[in-house]
Order: sequence, then structure tokens, then C-alpha cells
Amino acid sequence: MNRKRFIKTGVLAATLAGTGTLSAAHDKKKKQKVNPNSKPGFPLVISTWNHGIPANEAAFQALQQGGSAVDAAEKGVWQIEADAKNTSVGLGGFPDREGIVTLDACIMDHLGRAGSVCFVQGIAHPITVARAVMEKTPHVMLVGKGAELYAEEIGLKQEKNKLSPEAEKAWKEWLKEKQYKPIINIENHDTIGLLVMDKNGIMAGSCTTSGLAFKMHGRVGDSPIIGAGLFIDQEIGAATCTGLGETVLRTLASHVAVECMRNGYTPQDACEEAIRRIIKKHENYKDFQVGILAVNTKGEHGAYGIHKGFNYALHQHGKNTLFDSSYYNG
Ligand code: SD4
Repeated sequence: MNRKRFIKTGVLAATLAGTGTLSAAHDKKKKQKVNPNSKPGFPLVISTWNHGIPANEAAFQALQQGGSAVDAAEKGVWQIEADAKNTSVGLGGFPDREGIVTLDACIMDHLGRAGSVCFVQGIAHPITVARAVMEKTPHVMLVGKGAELYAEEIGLKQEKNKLSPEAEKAWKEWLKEKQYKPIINIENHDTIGLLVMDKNGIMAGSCTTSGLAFKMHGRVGDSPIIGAGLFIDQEIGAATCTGLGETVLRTLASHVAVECMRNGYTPQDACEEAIRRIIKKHENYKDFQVGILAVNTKGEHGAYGIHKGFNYALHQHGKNTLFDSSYYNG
């Protein structure tokens, strides 16, 4: 290489290092951590928290009955939305600070199509509305009244806001102090994010929640936001997040994880990098939890949380198993 070319290359390298392009390439070599529970292979369903077990069952059943990955993604979380005892998904969820349950959900498929609904009231299955938005409208997101009207249009009945006895009790208790404070690992059953790969490796994902308990009326978290609560890229992989949505929104953590895998990271390293970015941007990370799951095109997976307590269910190779995720800071 002549001197002029050498200098030019050096300058380019320095510039790229500044933008992070070279450091990503460098990291590619370093980062090869594998989740100890990860084996390649599909079909698979992976989902967040304890309720991932029944969700995975329902999703897997859909696949076995000849359903598509999207069918499985919808059916899996539908099951959890239907559980009136679940206090963080569906109409049994804890309400906002006005005592109203508002729901968010999204779904995404292998073609990069996506559907999402936010701030929906009285609709038992927002995931079904999100799917209809994806498949039957030219849009990606519908919010509030518009999403509720559309739900009716596709035949879903709107119910009156009625808190479950448990939610009502918790809300009344909250009203005494009216303190808005995120709680780490809300009783181990939080938002459900679910990723599917069918027997041919076709991916889909879904995410549904009643959001943070006692949030401001109108607040929307990460769960229905494509790239935040969920992201799928059939060429690379998929990711989904749970936890304090504001921090996931600020970093688009699911998209970050998929982009890390695009740069050669294992799913485990991709999850750890997404969490690391959240930690870096939030001095108060000790006060909140975020958990993330990712899969790549081989069916390998990663999982990581900020704190101890995040767990996930994996249905693969004939077993549906609950695993504790590794984490940054106990
Ligand atoms: C949200 N990520 O609305 C969701 C809900 C959740 O802990 O996971 N809460 O922020």
C-alpha cells in the first residue's frame, strides 16, 4: 500500500470507528456468547414470564393444527388476554390512575407487515384487532376510539369498563397514596411478548398488555410500538421486550437486538447489548426492570434482564420449559 493510500485508509478507519461502524465489526469477533438453554431448531415458540407456558401451548397447538406462524402468534397471547385473573394483560389488567383499563397490542409477520392498537378500552382481544389492522387495512396503527370502532367493525363486542375485584382492590389501595412508581417484576406475570417460528422457520411475533398499572390516562408504552415491544426481520431474527416501556421506547430495544444479530451477534449477545443500552441511558436502572428475548434464523435464542426475576418459556424439541433469564444487576 502506498503512503497516500495508507493515510486515506487510516482516515477512513478513524472516521468509521467514530460512527461505530468499525467497532461493530470489531465486536462481531468478540461477541459470541451462547445462552445455555439455546439449541438450534424449529418449530419453536418463546414468550415472556410464567404465563409463557400456557401461551406457548396455545401457539404450538395452532401450529400443529396447520395454522401459520401468525395464527400461532395471535392464538398464544389470545389465551393470556382471556385470563381474567391476569393483572397485566387483557381486561383483567390493573387500570390507569382514573380506574380505566386501557390495552395495547401488536403483531408482526415474516413479510415485515405489522398491525398495532393502542389505548383500547373494553375490547377483550386487542391482539385480534391488531392482526386485522395488519391484514385488512392499509395502516399499521389504530388508537383509542378509532381502534374500538374498528374492533366492532370486525365483530368484537365492546364491554363496559369493569374492574376485576383484584384490580379494583389494588386501585383503591393505590389511590390512598397515588404514587406513580414502577415495580420490578410485577409478581412474575407481566406483559406477554411471544415469538414463533413454524416448521419451515417462518417467523411471527405478538405482544399484548394492559400497560403499567396506574399509569396516566392516555399513556402508551412500548408494547404496541413496532421496533420497541416487538420486531421481526425474517432475514435475521426477532425480538420482544417486557418491562418499563418508556425505557424501551427511548432505545427501541427490540430493533436494536435484531440489528445486533444482523451485525453477527448471537441472540444472547444481542439481548445483552439492548439491555446495556437501556442501562447506559438510564441512571435509575436499579429502580426498574426490562427483559428481552431474541431468536435468530437458526432457532437459537437469547434472553436477558436488567435484574434477577425475568423468566421466559421456550417450546422447542417437544418440551415447553420455563427458564430463568440471566441478568445484569441483582
Ligand atoms: C408497558 N412494557 O406498557 C409494558 C408493560 C410492562 O411492566 O411490561 N410493564 O410499559
